[in-house]
Amino acid sequence: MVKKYTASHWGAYEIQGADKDLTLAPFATDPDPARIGRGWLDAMQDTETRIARPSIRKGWLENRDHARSGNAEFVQVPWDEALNLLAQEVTRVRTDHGNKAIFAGSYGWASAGRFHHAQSQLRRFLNLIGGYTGARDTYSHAGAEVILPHLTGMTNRVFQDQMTSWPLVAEHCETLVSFGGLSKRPAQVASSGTSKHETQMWLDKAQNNGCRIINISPLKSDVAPHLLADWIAPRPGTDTALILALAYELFDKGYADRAFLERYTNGSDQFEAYVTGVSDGQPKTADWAADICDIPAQIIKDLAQRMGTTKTMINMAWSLQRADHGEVTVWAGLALAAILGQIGQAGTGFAFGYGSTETVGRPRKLINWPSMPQGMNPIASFIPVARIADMLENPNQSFSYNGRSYTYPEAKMIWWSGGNPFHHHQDLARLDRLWQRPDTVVVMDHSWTATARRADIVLPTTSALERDDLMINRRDETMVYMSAAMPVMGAARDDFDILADLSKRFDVFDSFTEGRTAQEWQQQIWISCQKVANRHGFELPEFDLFKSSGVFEVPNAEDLRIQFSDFIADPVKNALKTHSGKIELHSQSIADMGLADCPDIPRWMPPVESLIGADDDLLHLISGQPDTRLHSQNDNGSESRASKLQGREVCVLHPDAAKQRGLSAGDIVLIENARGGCLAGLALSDSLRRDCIALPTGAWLDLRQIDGKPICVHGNPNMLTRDKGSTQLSQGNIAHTAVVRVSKWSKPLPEISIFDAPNLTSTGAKD
Ligand SMILES: Nc1nc2c(c(=O)[nH]1)N[C@H]1C(S)=C(S)[C@@H](COP(=O)(O)OP(=O)(O)OC[C@H]3O[C@@H](n4cnc5c(=O)[nH]c(N)nc54)[C@H](O)[C@@H]3O)O[C@H]1N2
Ligand SMILES: Nc1nc2c(c(=O)[nH]1)N[C@H]1C(S)=C(S)[C@@H](COP(=O)(O)OP(=O)(O)OC[C@H]3O[C@@H](n4cnc5c(=O)[nH]c(N)nc54)[C@H](O)[C@@H]3O)O[C@H]1N2
Ligand SMILES: [Mo]
Repeated sequence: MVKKYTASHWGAYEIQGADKDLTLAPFATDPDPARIGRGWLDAMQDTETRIARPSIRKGWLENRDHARSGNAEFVQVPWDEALNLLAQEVTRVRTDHGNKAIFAGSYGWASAGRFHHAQSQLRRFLNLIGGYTGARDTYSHAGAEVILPHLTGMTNRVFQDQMTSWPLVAEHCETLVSFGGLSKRPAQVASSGTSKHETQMWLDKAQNNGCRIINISPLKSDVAPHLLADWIAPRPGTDTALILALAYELFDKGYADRAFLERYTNGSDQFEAYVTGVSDGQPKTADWAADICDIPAQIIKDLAQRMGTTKTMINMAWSLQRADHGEVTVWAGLALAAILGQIGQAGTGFAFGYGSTETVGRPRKLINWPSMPQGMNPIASFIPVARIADMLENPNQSFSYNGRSYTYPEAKMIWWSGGNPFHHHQDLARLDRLWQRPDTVVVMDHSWTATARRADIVLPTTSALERDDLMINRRDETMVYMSAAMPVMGAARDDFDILADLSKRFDVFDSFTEGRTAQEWQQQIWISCQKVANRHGFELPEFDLFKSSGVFEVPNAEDLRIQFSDFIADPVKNALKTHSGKIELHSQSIADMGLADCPDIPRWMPPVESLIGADDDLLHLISGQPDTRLHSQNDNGSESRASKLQGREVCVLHPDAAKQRGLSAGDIVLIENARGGCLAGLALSDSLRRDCIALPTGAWLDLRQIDGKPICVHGNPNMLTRDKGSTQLSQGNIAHTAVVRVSKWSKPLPEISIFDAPNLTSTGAKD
C-alpha cells in the first residue's frame, strides 16, 4: 500500500488508517518525536472550536460598531456574501485612507507547508492591490535580529546558519555554559517543519564525552536531570550583570586572551575600562554582581575559573533577549566569549539559540529552496513587530527603530492570517482596549481563537491536515509531500482559494493565481526545487514520483560549520561587515544613535521591572514556551487539555513560596499585577527559584472582568506581561520582564468558555 505523510512545525508523520481510525504516526526515523503532535489531530477535528462557516460579527454587520469583546455574537453567511463585504470594506479603506491604513503585519507561525503558508498568500494578494503596513522582525528574537548585524556584520539568519554544529560541541566542548538552559522542550519545533528531533541526543553525547553543562536559569528543569548539570539561578533579568562579573574575573585572573581581543575585536579597551571600573568608578566584581543577581560571589568566581581553563561554549537561549535591554544581554554574551578567545574553534565560542528550536546547530548542508513568491509591497510603512498596541494608541506619532525615526500609521483595518496576537502579545488587557479603535478587523484562521472572536469578518481556513502541500526546510534533509489526512471541516477553504476568490473582485485573479491551481503551484515550486538541487549536484525525482513516494532524502546532507571560522582564519581578507570590520565590543554605529536605553558597549542597566529591591511577596513570572503545544496551537487538543488542572493552565511554584502564601498543590490561584490577572492551577517543585513562578504561554485567552479587573480565567500569562520595547534599538517584546503576586482564588470558579463555539446565528443560506 502507498504510504502517505504529512508534516508540521513539530514533526513529520505517516498518515495511518482513515475516518474514525485515522492516526498520525511520527516518522520511524525520528529518534525523539514531539509531545506536541499527540494533540494535533483531535484539535483539528474539534467541531466546537473549528470555524465552520464565514462569520460576521453582528454589531459590525448591523451598525459597524467596534465592540470586539471576545464573546460577541456572529452571523454565519455564505462565502460570496462574506467576500463581497470584505471587498467593499477594503475598497472603502483604500479609497478613503490609502493602503497604508491596512495593517497586515499578521505575525505568527501558521502552518508548516511551503505553499499554503498563510502570510505568504495574504501578502501576495495585498501586494497586488497596492500593499499594506507590515511588521519587521519576530517575537522570537527581534533584539538579536537588529543588534547582531551591528556586532558581527551578519543578519540573525546568517548567524544562525553559521552556528557551530552540534557534533563539534559534543566532541570538543568541555564546558557548555547555557544561559536560559537547553532542553528538548523548545527543541520540539522547527519553523517550516522537521523530520527529526536530535537535540537531546547531542546533549547526551556531549555529556558522555565529559562535557560539563552549566544551566544558568531560574528553572533547574531547563536542562534534563540525567545530564547532571550545575545549576546557577540568577535573579531573572540580571544575566548581563553576571556576565560582566565573569568578564571582570577573566581580566583580573589573567584568563583574558588579549591577543584575540586585539586581533579580532573592536573596543576591548573601552569594555575593559568599564568592566574594571576605570571609566565609571564601579568595578563589576563578583561581589558587585552577587547582590544584583542574588547568587554567591564564589559561584561566579568558580565559574569564571572553569571557563578560563577549559574549552568553553557560551550559549544563550533566545528568551534572554525577550526582556528589557535584551539585545544588550546578547552583546554581553558575545563579549564574554571574545574575552575567552575561543571563538572560531571547534565546539567553543558563542552560540545564540541552541535548543531554542530543533534546527539550530544542525550538522546539515543548507539549501536555499524556493518558496511561494509574495511580490513586492509598494507601501514603506511598517512597525516593529511587537509595537502593535503602541501603533493603535499613537497613530501619526513617531517611533525609533534601529537608529532612525519613523511614524506609526493610522490603522483603519487590521488583517490577520496565520497568527494569534491575543496569544502572543504582551499586556493583553491593553491590546484588548486598543483593539476597539480600527474600523474593521479581518481574521483568517481555522479555529475560534481569542483573536478570531475579536474580529468583524472571520474567514474559516483549512488546516494543514486537510490539504496537500510540501514540507521543505532548508535545514532538514527530508523533503515531505504532505497529503491531506482528513476531509475538510465545515465550509473551510484553503487560504489560497479564499484569496483567489477575493482577487476576482479586484481584477487581480490572473496575477494572483498566475493561472495555476494549488496542485499546479506545488508542482511549480517543485520544478524550481529541481533546479536548485541540480546546482547542488543532485537530482530530484519528477513531481508525480515524489508525490507517490511521499519523501525524498537529500543525499550527502551532512555538513559541519564553525561560527566565525573564515574571519578567524583571515581577519583582513574576511573582515566582518561591521563598522570596524571586527567583532564589536564597542559599537560606534550604535553609539552614534544616541539612544538613552541602548549603550555603546554592553553595560548593565537595571530592567524596568524586576525583583531587585522588591517586596518579598512579589514573584518574577517566567512565561516560556509550553511543552504540550506550539504557542496557542493545539491548546484545544487532548495533550494540552490533559495537562490542565480543573481546566486551567498549570503554574509552578517552589514549595517554600507556596507555604509562605498558604498555598498547596492543586489549588487554583490568582496571579496578578497592576495590568491584570489570570487564574491557574498550582503545582509545586523545588526545581525553580523561590521567588519565581513559571506559567507557560499559550492557554487560549478567556478574558472576563471580575470585580473591575481584567482576568483570564484559563491562565494566559500575557495578562501579566509588560508591553514595552526592549530598547529603542530593536523595540523587541519583553515578555520575560514581569513581576506578579499570587494568592489563593477563593471566589466561585468561573467556567472556561473559550473552548465552546461562540454565539452563532445563521442567515440560513448554505453553500
Ligand atoms: N509571555 C510570552 N509571550 C510570548 C512568548 C513568550 O516567551 N512569553 N513568545 C513569543 C514568541 S517567541 C512567539 S513566536 C509568539 C507566537 O505567537 P503566534 O505565532 O501568533 O502563535 P500561534 O499559536 O502559533 O498562532 C498561529 C495561528 O495560526 C493559525 N493557523 C494555523 N494554520 C493556519 C492556516 O493554514 N491558515 C491560517 N490562516 N491560520 C492558520 C493557528 O490556528 C493560530 O491561531 O508568541 C510570543 N509570545
Ligand atoms: N514545545 C514548544 N517548543 C517551542 C515553542 C512552543 O511554543 N512550544 N515555540 C518556539 C518558538 S516560536 C521560539 S521563539 C522558541 C523560544 O525558545 P526559548 O527562548 O529558548 O524558550 P523559552 O521557553 O521562552 O525560554 C527558555 C528558558 O529561559 C529561561 N529564562 C527566562 N528568563 C530568564 C532570565 O532572565 N535569565 C535566564 N538565565 N534564563 C531565563 C526560562 O527558565 C525558560 O525556560 O521556542 C520554540 N520552541
Ligand atoms: Mo518565537
